[in-house]
Amino acid sequence: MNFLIRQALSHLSRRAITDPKGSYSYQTLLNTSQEYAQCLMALGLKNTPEKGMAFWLEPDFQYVAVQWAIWQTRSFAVPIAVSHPAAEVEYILTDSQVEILICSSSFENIARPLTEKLGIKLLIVNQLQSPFSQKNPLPVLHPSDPALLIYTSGTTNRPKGVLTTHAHLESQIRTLGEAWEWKAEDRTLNILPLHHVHGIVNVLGCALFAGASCEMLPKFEAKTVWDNILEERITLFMAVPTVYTRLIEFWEQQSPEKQELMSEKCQKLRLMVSGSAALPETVLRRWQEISGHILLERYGMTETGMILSNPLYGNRKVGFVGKPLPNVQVRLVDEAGQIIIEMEKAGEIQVRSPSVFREYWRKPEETAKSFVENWFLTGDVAERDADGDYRILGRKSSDIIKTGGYKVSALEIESVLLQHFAIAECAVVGLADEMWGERIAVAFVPKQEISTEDLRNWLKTQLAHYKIPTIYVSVLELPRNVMGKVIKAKVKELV
Ligand code: MLC
Ligand code: AMP
Repeated sequence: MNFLIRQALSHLSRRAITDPKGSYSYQTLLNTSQEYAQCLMALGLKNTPEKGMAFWLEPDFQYVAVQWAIWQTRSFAVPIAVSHPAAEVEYILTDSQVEILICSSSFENIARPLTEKLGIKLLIVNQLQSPFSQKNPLPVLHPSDPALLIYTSGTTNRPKGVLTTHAHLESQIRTLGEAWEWKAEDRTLNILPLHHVHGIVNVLGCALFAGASCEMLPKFEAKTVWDNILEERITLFMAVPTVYTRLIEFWEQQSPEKQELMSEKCQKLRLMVSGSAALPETVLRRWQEISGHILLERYGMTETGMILSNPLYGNRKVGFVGKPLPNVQVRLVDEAGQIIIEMEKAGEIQVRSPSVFREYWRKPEETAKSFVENWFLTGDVAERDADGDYRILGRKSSDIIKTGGYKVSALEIESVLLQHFAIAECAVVGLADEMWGERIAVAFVPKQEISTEDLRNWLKTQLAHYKIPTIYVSVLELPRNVMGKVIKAKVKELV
């Protein structure tokens, strides 16, 4: 049995999820997911744990019920972002080799022709309740069965599927449960997209494992988050730095009386966490002035779950992401492959823990290259101070951009741009930005005249919205070194 489902059995009457349509207990979640699993099984699935099912649903109760249903058929779940255009969905459906896509009726128009083209079975979630009289015994799950396939960008051109097992997920969630003392009385709010670990594991997974309740918003809106805080509906909150910047902006637009009330209510939360991207000191300080909270900054990755965290109690150092979480081993390794024992010397973060993923889906070479023995190479560079606290210094590759908490590959955007008839050459870079952390910019050599607007609109049909460059500079040639390689530092100056 999946570990979340096992835990849910001890919290049956508690509220698990609230969404815009209503509130749902753990009992309702279990019943609905079992019913969906029965429907899926009745379709004659061969239960092999090495097959996935994709699901494309709004972030609400149905999302969770379908995720749990997929697990109960012993398949792994492949979440698709609400915001993805057809081209991104097609890539994921093809790469993951799923045979079934479950979607809500709002995505049917795009999903129908796509699944027909790919020969994939399409199921609309509200039709999963159809009356199948025969009930099959649900298959027995093993902790080593794959649970989730999450697509994330890297140093390769297209995103890679990160495959984690139920045991990995349980370990990731237990680690956070212990470090941040999740309890059944907690109430949280999910405003994050549910195709990445921050939302799936840290918010939803942790809440459900603890028997706590999670309110799910269709999308992030500063006002709704503040309303939740004002109405004392939540005890803890997790988000990316850009979200805190937006919450600050909203607070600043209110009257002094309202601001005072908002601040007073915010202080009542027991924990506020920031992660997925570097938290600027200005944001941390301003949030402290507004809310009284020193944001707990933590660091993690899709492949590993959370790695480093500031303490729940005690000193949270500005600019640091704290120490290794329970059951996580971390070491810093220099360019020569030597383990760094000195303080304040920079090296790559390498991680070993029961939370670390199994493989990049169907990419044995990429998987092998990411490990030295059983240490996972994060590609992030950090240093450690005398207390053993880590400070993230950046990434080894300048081709990885973090925008609003999303990891984006410059190489992927370049390869898509090169498919456009008007682009001869291009180079994509990330520029430091107060709101987004980094903004995506492109310098390109045109083959023929093209407006930025046309280019942007075309890109939006190809790539997720957060991968679309916001700065476009047309140049006669790209700066290259003697070997002909584009010098990205010079491109940054150009744009
Ligand atoms: C939205 N836009 C972005 C963007 N998000 N552009 C760049 N980067 C982003 N992240 C674009 C929109 O397409 C739109 O463009 C314009 O910005 C304004 O959109 P918006 O509606 O105001 O933005 P919003 O929907 O509110 O999104 C902002 C956000 C979102 C911060 C809520 O980006 C978000 O949810 N980020 C979190 C991502 C996340 O969960 N990462 C975790 C990965 S796991 P236009 O052209 O239409 O005007 C991980 C591991 C770990 O990293 O450690 O956690
Ligand atoms: P993802 O592949 O989307 O899971 O993104 C993981 C990456 O996000 C890490 O490799 C880091 O580069 C970055 N990241 C996560 N948390 C932090 C943080 N607190 N500070 C800086 N970078 C972070």
